[in-house]
Amino acid sequence: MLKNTTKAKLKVGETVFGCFVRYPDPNLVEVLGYQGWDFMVFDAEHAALEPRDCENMVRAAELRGVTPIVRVTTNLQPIILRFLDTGAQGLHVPWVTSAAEAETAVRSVKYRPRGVRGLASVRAADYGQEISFREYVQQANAETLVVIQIETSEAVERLPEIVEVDGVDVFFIGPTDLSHSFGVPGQPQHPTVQKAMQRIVETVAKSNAALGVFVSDAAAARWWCERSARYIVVGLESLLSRAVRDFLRAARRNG
Ligand code: 3PY
Ligand code: MG
Repeated sequence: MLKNTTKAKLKVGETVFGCFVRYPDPNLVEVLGYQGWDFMVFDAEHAALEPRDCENMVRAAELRGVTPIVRVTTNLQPIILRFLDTGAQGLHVPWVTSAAEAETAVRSVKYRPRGVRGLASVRAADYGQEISFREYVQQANAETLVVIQIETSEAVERLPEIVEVDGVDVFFIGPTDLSHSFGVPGQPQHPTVQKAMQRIVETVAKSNAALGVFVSDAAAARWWCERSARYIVVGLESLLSRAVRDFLRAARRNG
């Protein structure tokens, strides 16, 4: 089993940077892997990624020393199992709104005694070729990163109990769904959403977990780093569109 370098960096207080990838293409992951990302999140929630796609994307990330993480469609044990069995070293669980749901997510990720993840000779377990199940189960429980998304008003309200759940590494703010949930879709700068985010910052700061957030540019990433976020995820599309527009603008000006 590979060491989870992203989790190790978070443990010693470092800040890590990743991007969401929504396209089922291992070559894209491989190319992006040359650019120095700590991790990538393969997005099965908002894209048509199946476990087989993720498995090949995980292979490509491993090749480039990037931590492969998957965002699953929903908080259900059999679904989480299929995505983790690919060898993904971490999991984003969207739409968690209570401590009970956070507990369900952690139990789906962890093997016994902490959880109920099903055990088999899958890719995550080196197909049973390298290490014993006994060692694998311990390593997987220690290495797999658990990211719980906080993106509803209910979750903000119940966050003091949610952060008490043992085994969560990152509480991750989803600004788009959060703004939607507060009745101002697409307006994360709205004072109501900003107030909710400040509550999240303060509550997560009292826990043992890191604060994570979705951003669309470097300025937002810096802003969040100054507000104690240490797990920063950017959307590939926003990076790409800016780079392409800048290129076309500069090239046409000189043409
Ligand atoms: C959101 O903003 O709702 C997210 O889930 C970000 O990934
Ligand atoms: Mg969301």
